[in-house]
Amino acid sequence: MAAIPESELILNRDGSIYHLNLLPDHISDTIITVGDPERVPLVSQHFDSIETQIHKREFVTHVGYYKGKRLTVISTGMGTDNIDILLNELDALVNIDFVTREARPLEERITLRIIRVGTSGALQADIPLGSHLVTEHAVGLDSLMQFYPLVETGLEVEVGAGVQQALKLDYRPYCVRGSDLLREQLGAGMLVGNTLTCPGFYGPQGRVLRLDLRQSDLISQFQNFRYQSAEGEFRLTNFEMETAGYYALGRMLGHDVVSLNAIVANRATGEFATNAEEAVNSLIMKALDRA
Ligand code: R1P
Ligand code: URA
Repeated sequence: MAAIPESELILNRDGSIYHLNLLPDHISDTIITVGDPERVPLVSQHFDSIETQIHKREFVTHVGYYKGKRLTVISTGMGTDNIDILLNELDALVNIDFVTREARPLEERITLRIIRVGTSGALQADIPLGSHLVTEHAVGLDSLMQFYPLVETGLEVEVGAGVQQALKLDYRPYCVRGSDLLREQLGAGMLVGNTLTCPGFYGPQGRVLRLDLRQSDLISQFQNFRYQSAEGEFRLTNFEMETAGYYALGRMLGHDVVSLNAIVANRATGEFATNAEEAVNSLIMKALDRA
């Protein structure tokens, strides 16, 4: 196996990886990720003890123990471009030898459990504000998968093609089903949904402040999209800005990933949750207790 050049696997002077600023020792098997750097202490405040705190840019990391289990919590900032950095660097930390710069052989590869605890907007009126939703399929409107050879199932390709047709896009969005095992473990009792990942919060999510949209009926196109499969009717339940990137990179790198969403806005009713903080805090507790 060839050594990966210094310009590709970039290490800081202390041997840590370029953006996350972490050493292989900082990584536990289970990682909780959040978008907002200020959400990291909201998670680690429940730890029995915190052994390490590191930050660089929007990537804030606390490593510690929760009820005796070692956990790493990391913030990612917003958008799938950051998830490209997060997943590639987390994988490098466990599956590339930083001394030889070689990827570990297949039989030594480590599978991480990665749990996203994020906020999201509901697309359908029957998804209550403050509820918790676990993502089954993620559909990516972002461009990240234009650059990777993601393999999708027949159903995933058809859903992506259906969304492309409904939104009159000149590219096919990608669609990925997440880890069934992790969804069942982490998402027990939650609503199960299909999450649309958008490359922005305003126009790409149909929000109009001072700029008009190219497609004025974007939100109703999202809401009314349906795909009939052998498993039943597929609809888009919610949207945010990272989940599809997580699910696609997780599949390609061989890590188990689940996205847990606190629903803080409902675009069918036009409301924003008055209990958004409580919804996030209770989602953090579920993630910690089930991690
Ligand atoms: C937008 O407000 C942000 O909130 C959602 C979106 O995906 C986007 O990152 O997630 P987080 O609350 O985890 O950041
Ligand atoms: N995060 C999003 O990306 N969209 C919302 O509507 C709420 C949270």
